[in-house]
Amino acid sequence: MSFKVTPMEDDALVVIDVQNDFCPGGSLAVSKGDEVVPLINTLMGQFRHVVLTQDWHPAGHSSFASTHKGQPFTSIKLDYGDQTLWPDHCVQGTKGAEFHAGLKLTGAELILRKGFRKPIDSYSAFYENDKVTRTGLAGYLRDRGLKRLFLCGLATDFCVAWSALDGRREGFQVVVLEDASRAIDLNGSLAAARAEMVKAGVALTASDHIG
Ligand code: VGL
Ligand code: ZN
Repeated sequence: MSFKVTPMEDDALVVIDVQNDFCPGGSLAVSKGDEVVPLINTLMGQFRHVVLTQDWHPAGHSSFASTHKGQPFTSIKLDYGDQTLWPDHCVQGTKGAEFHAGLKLTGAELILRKGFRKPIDSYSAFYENDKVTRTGLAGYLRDRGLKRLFLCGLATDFCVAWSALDGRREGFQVVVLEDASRAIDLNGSLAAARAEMVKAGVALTASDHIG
């Protein structure tokens, strides 16, 4: 996109998981994760509608390596398929689960929590990792007449990408603002996620195209 996009009434900014545990010093720190905060604050001022997601796991969650006495960043099979094991992160009610303190939340219209069921992870803002259980976000956005979604946040190759792909699956136009996102990049996951997003019709662009 070489032209400027001015956010309209049916556009929404969807900010994914900008929480302490995904920022430097957190238990699942994404490299330079905190760098997205000023960019996202600017974006939040440019959009008429802002939705935030919050990764929100109970202690002993099935995505935690500690639950299975396994190694973080390895993969196991759960009922619904392969699941990467993570360090304990974004545990409900903890400091790590809070949004980054610099994030200006005032204008947000919805904060959607996900990953709160112990037996099932939820990367996507739309579906849990079984790809069947809905979070309710698609219905909310459709009810409000929101049609085009601009995604940013943490992490590009997991929760942002899975949300972007499911957003397409649900019939939304989807744009990912890459400079306002940061990746975990586990075994080439960033390149794979970018290729999948492009194939699914997700536009990858930068936040300076909004204005
Ligand atoms: C995320 C791994 C585990 C993310 C959440 O927000 O991308 N990644 N939980
Ligand atoms: Zn998580």
